[in-house]
Amino acid sequence: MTKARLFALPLLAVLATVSLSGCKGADQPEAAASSAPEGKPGVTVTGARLVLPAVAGNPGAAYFALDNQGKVMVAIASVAVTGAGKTEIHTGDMKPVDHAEAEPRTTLKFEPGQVHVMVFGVGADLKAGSETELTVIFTDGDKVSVPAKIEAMGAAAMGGMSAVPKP
Ligand SMILES: [Cu+2]
Repeated sequence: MTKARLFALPLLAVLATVSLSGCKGADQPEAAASSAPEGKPGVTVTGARLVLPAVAGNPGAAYFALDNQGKVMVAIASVAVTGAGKTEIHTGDMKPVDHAEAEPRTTLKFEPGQVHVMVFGVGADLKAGSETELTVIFTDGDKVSVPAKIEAMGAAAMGGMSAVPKP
């Protein structure tokens, strides 16, 4: 028993080091680079934003609205964020899902507390107030890229500070 405990602690320390350095080394994946034709008929993506984690190394979240005015259902397979690592589509209760569907003539909204994109490996060069690119990749291989505003977590709470009137 005592021996096992002695070994358990250093192992945890090693694991922590590995995951920290993993984040640092996350370079921009070029998978979303546009070689295939961009866009999807009838589909528009608006209001894209990336909310940075409050603590560096934690996952961030991305939100947008996908309007499907096409005649067929579209399904999002994944979402790529330039400057970040992998992403997952989550339900409002943080369960990863395989894909997210938008029926014809509907708008699918990715929102806080609702379906959202969890963004892992957020790179240090993604700074609040600047922009990055968000690419929605559909199950049929089509993709749509849009600029995404980068926001600090709790930007709404801090909004009061920027509302200080200028003399
Ligand atoms: Cu989540």
